[in-house]
Amino acid sequence: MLSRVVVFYLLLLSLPLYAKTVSYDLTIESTLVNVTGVEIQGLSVSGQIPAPTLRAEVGDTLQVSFTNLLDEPSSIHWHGILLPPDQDGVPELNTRPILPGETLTFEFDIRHTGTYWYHSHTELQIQRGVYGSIVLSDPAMQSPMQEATVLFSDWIDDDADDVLANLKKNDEFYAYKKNAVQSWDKVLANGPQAISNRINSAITRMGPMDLADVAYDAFLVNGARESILSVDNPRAESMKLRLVNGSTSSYFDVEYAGGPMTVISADGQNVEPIRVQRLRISTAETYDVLVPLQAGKAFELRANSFDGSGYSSLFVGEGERVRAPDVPPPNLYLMNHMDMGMAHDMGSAETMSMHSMPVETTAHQHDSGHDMSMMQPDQAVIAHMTDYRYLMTTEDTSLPSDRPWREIPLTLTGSMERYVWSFDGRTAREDAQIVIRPDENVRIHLSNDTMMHHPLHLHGHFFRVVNQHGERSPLKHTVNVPPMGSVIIEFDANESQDWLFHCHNQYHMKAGMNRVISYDDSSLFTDQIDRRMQPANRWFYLNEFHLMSSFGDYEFRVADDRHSFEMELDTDLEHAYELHLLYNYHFNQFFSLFAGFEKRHEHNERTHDKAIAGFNLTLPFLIESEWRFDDHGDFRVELESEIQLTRRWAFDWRWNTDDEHRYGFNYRLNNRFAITVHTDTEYGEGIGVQFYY
Ligand SMILES: [Cu+2]
Repeated sequence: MLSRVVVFYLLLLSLPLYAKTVSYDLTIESTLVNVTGVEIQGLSVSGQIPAPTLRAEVGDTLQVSFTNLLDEPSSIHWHGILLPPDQDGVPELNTRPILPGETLTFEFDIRHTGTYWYHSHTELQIQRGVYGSIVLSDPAMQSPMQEATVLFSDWIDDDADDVLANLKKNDEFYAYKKNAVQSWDKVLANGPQAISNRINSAITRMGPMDLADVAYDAFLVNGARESILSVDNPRAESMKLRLVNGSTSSYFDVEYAGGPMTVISADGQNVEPIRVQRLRISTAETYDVLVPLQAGKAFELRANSFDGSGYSSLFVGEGERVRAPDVPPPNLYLMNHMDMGMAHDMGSAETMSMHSMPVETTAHQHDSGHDMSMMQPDQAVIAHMTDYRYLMTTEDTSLPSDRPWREIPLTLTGSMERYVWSFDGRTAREDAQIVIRPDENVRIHLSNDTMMHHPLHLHGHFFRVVNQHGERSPLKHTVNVPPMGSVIIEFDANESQDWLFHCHNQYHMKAGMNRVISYDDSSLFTDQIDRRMQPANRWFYLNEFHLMSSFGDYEFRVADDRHSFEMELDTDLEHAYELHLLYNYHFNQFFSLFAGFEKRHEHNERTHDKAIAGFNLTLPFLIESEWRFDDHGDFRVELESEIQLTRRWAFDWRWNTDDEHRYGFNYRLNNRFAITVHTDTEYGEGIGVQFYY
């Protein structure tokens, strides 16, 4: 007992030798940025995109002041760092927002090492540039090896709020822009496998898949499409790169021209070294890798957006440029959503073909220990690492066995269709909280019921991603859950108050894929905080016009996560018209109930007013059906669908049990305008334009 007290005091005495306060004074400000040839108002930290890299050592107190020079509120979150809940930076939930003109100072002790990042947690400010790297190191484990932070991000000239509004208006808005609209001509050209994939998805009412929601104008590394990293020591044989995916919604497949990379850390936590030719980094993850160097050569580190829409390049070293290989864009026609989930459970074709597992190493890796011998030249190389099965920690990460377990099943839900993303079919607005207790082991069973990848992030904790390595399953703060796949994570409930758990695709987060994890004994979360946390842009609208030589059709819709109000006016441009006013309640992307009013004025001057009600149901082959009753006792079923023939040509049809129909062709000029030829039972043939905004 005595000796323990003595050791404790010795520790206390020794702390001031190392512990110091590291201070930074930064501003959040508006900065002109020119990425694509157009000057855009970006957001920067102290004039820089990415923000300055912050460094501190274990035992230090990190003190960072942010002055908000914007005319809107902002915030800073410390992604992946363990800290007190009131320093986590989620506005309203943990920390007060930084109002225009105000200064807010964060102060917390550094408890662990690793590569992390910081970013705004307000609206979609990440997309505009508020992100930077953080390096936490251990003074006792200094390495002579040169290192650098490499921050990947994505850029679009469109205002980020408009990006979300466009995604809400039309699920193919950005697919068209980046030429990823799936059409039947290409299905047929890709042969039997593509045809069977397309038919199988259509039967299960899944639309054509895509990997990314947004068509970016550029991908950046350290703030530019192409950057150079100089090497201090021309004779150095290797270098450590701290890779951060600070994008808004992009996944990168990273490849190095100088040979395989050796992964030594994931999300700031040490792992047994593994050699990887191509490394997938999900949004908001970090990896530390060692890369070989060669005098006189500048090797390219290329980060390909995994949807094949572009890349950024970092050249490491000076001299003859050696390019990383071009990666063909993924063929979405030969990929199906069932395979993607299976790939996660059983091994994707690329990694399966490796057959060999990483060799067990006894050399435990420390910040001081890595050198060329760590790079294990005879170790098997993983051709393409797309999931976490190879990650193995250097230490036992299992949770205390003598404590209660809390099992939480959580399904990832939503679709591109209405662009609503949620957990268990409910957005954060509808179901805000998951309650846990201190000192229990929390296990979350994540299963993805959607066609997209979701990078889920838990604030203020590391969780285990349970894999084949059992007690040496890796610790992470962000985990990708692939389409139709599942992942189990578990963590020690050893914090207090409230922490956000959300999809780090910022558009998915804004669209509802968000929860607060609260410790029941210390939570400060209230309904009032819940309301203040809700995004300001709750309602999204659509105006759509068909202006034809023989008729006109105007539709207006305003919708939130669950409800929509619609008005549709059809007219022969003389005196016949039909007006619908409808309210819809959406249970999910396939089923909604509606009620409303119809007014019909026909050529024979007769007018009908009807109250109408019914439901909409998506049928196999993505046929939309409307089952409608009216107060005259009439019943009607209407079916409609659109068939994408080529990138630009589509055929659409509509038919109902009153034997009215409309069908025709659309030729898309851009993502908002089409030329259209249609015939309609009521109004006859016509040619014209179709557009929305
Ligand atoms: Cu997501």
